[in-house]
This record gives sequence, C-alpha cells and structure tokens, in this order.
Amino acid sequence: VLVAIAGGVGAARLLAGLVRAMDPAGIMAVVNTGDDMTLHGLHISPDIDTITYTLAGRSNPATGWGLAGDTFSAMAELADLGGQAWFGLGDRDLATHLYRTQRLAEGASLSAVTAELAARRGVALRVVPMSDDPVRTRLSLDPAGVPATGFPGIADPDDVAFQDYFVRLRHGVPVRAVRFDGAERSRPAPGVLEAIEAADEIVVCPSNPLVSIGPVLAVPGIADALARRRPDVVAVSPIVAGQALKGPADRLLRELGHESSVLGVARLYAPWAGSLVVDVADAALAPAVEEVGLHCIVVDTVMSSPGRSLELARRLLGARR
Ligand code: FO1
Repeated sequence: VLVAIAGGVGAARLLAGLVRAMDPAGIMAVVNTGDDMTLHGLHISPDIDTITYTLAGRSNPATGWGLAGDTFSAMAELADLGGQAWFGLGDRDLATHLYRTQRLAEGASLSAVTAELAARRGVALRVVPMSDDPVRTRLSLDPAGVPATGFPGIADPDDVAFQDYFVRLRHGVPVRAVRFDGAERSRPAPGVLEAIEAADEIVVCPSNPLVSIGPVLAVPGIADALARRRPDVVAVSPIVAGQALKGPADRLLRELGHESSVLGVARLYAPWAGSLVVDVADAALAPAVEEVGLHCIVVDTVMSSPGRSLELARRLLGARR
C-alpha cells in the first residue's frame, strides 16, 4: 500500500505515473482541501478535482485543471449578468460542483462524495480529502505590494482567500503570512491515519510545500503520523534549480523566509521525510541535503511526458531507506 500526500497539478502527474507502476487499488491519495471554496453557492474542491480528472484521463492538458474540451456557456451568460465569472468553471465541470454540493447538503461527508465522484469517473486509486472538516488557506499580503486603492474584489489584503490570491491576483503579489483557517479543529478524514501507519511507502508529491502540502500537515495528527514513518516517507521536491515548474512555490518560499531551493524544501520536510528526491539539475546540492538529515535521491523529476511520470514513479517505489 502506498499513501501519496497530494496537492494539484504536479501531484496529479506523479499519480498518473504511479497508477501505471503499481496496482492503483493499493494507492491512497490524501489531497489538500485548503484551496476549496464556496462560490455561486457551490462547494468547489480544486485539487481533488484536478487529481480525479487527470486520473480519469479527462483533465484539460493545457491548464491542468477543469475538463478537457469543456465549454464555458454558463460563465459567459453569468458575465453578461454581471455575476462572478472570474473563476473559470466549465459547463461540465459545474456538474461536479453541483453533484458535490447536493450530496453534502444531503449530509454526505466530503470523503464519501469524493469517493463517489472518483468511482463514477472510473478512477481506481482512492482519492481522499485530508479532512472532512473545512480547512481554508488564507493569506496576508505584504502591504508593500498592495496599491493605495487596494485590489478590486479583495476586501481585506490582510485576509485573502486562496483562490482570490491564486486566480484573481494571479499569485502576483508578495505574501507575508499564510494560515489555514479551521485546521486546529479539523480531524484527518476517515482511514488517513490508519493508511499512513500501514503503508509500505509514503510519497509526498511535488506540490507547493507551503500552500498545498502545508495544509495537509496542519490537520492535527497527520504530521505526527508521517514523522513516525519518517524512514518510509519519500518527498519529491517541487523546486528545480531554485524555481517552481508551475505556480508560486518559489516566490512563496522566499517571501515566507525560506530558501527557494531543494535545501529550503529539505529543511521544511526534515521533521517527517526520510528522503528527498531532487532533479538532476540539483545534483550538486545532494550532499547539503544529506547534511540536513534526509537521504537525497537524484533523478530526472521533470514530468514532461507520461513516460517521464512513469519513470519517476518507478524510481520512487522502494526508494525509501
Ligand atoms: N486556476 C486559474 O488560474 N484560473 C481559473 O479560472 C481556474 C478555474 C478553476 C476551476 C475549477 C478548478 O477545479 C480549478 C480552477 N483553477 C483555476 C485552478 C485552481 O485555482 C487551483 O486551486 C490551482 O490550480 C492551485 O491548485
């Protein structure tokens, strides 16, 4: 059994490789829900949907989110009405949010609804939210980066919802703090702690350490469970040669006082990851990573094709110390 701690696009690519390298039924993806939001009265779970759509072979390859070939008639009509069309929900993607919102209203848990949606879309691995309780990533912007007039649609630059930061502001503004509202009251979703305890291996996917992996670790019990399995926890750095391949991970690391490098990632992950997989571009930093206390594995981590995802997945299986 393998447990994968997952965020969005980078995690989805690795999982697409892992399901070809081993029996998908033996994989549990524990997915970040800090990006979740309620918009148009709908509960939207972006990282869960990115993983489910990708593993169903239906994700939009250009963006990594939403459904391939989707249309946006509802959004166009909504824009005409002067409604909130800034978050691009495709017409077929909307069905997912309508289904999830209705099932949650009927009293189903987020885990149950996530499992139903994954099953209906033919996804063989278990997709599990980190928690069934609401945990929401919120950011405080660096005042130096906020114009005197503020930002349209952003009421309080000191308390910005994740999607407002990521989509409305295109994550192009400096951040001075990140927090996970509700985390302290949240509990791991059913089966998560047991799966971490029983797993042969735990893989931390190449997702944003602060706002994708961070929320998962903020759910009480999960970081400790990983620390108890430290020798079997293998993390993949999302930072290659100091850069994020996609999204704001490098900037966020720097803005929040960490080094934007595999060393910065190693220091963040040291308490609960026994190994760090870094790209060949960072081979020279392997000794420094080992100095921090993590076994360093140097491979080609850039998943630029399904074949590369499979190769990386194969290298991860059994990579633990
Ligand atoms: N990301 C964007 O940059 N622009 C969008 O309009 C957008 C819409 C969207 C709709 C559904 C969904 O599941 C994800 C969507 N994302 C969009 C990605 C989303 O912001 C994710 O949270 C990020 O990919 C980070 O994980």
